[in-house]
Amino acid sequence: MNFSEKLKSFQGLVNQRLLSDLPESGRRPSRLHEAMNYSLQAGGKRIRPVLALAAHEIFPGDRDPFPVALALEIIHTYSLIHDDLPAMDNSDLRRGVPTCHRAFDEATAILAGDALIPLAFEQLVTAYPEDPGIALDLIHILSRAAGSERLVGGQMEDLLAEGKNPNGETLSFVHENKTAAMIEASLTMGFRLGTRGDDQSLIGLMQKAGRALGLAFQAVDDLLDVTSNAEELGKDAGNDDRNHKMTWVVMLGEPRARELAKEHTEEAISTIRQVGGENLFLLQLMEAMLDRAN
Ligand code: GRG
Repeated sequence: MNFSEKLKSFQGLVNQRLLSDLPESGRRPSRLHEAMNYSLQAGGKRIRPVLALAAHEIFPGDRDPFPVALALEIIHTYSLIHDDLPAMDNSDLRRGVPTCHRAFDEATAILAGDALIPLAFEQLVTAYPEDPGIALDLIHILSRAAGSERLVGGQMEDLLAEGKNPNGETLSFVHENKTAAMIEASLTMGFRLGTRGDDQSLIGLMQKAGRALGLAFQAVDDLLDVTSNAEELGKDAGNDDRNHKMTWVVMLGEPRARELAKEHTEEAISTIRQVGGENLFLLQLMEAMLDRAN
């Protein structure tokens, strides 16, 4: 399989498991489960689960990596549903379809996001009954990444920075936490499941690569927001300008933001090379993320 066939295969497997392993829309209360499944199955690139699968295959073991992949995508999807709400980015379009609160209503979207959080942790609690130590480690990594000092904290400072003068220190905090925390968790959790997953120096390298990759991902996201359109992105373009967001593009201009994306990607790649193992797909994925069109 070449790179793009393998990427499609991983994305397809994640989509299948999202359908087969999670509560069906018909479960009571059906409106809530419909809203959860609406956002989960609307599409999306499945970058975080695929990163976890790629990190797992560096030194693969016998453990099923899909519960980790699903847990990451579920937390990510909740964060998108809440980010799109009128009180936050107030977006109409996500993953090429109306946002959850537009397709349902605001209260249902809030509850759908809320219910996705425990659902993510449930995947991890039930997946590795023979190895509770692994489940505990994974829950710890994900709860830290999604918590008040990382994903939610980054979102808080992002909102507080709206309309303020550009400030590199704030911007770094926002990107390291709002975006890079979940990408770092994807690499670390996938790697943790494999045979070298308890090697702390290798885990440290996975964290370092995840941080750099997350910063690159955000720089590309900011560039696409000004250079692309809603049809291509599947979400509103020009959102950052409309919400007076502080971004690297606003602060440093497009050419420097592009250079930053490249520099961070190079750091991520050289760090993964130090880890060794079966890292070819992950390295190719990191390059493809720099050139993505949505
Ligand atoms: C509400 C706690 C809370 C957090 C929201 C996800 C998020 C944090 C904000 C969305 C806006 C944004 C620019 C976030 C940075 C991360 C990012 C680029 C998310 C979009 O991820 P993709 O491109 O989306 O992987 P798909 O739809 O492909 O999964």
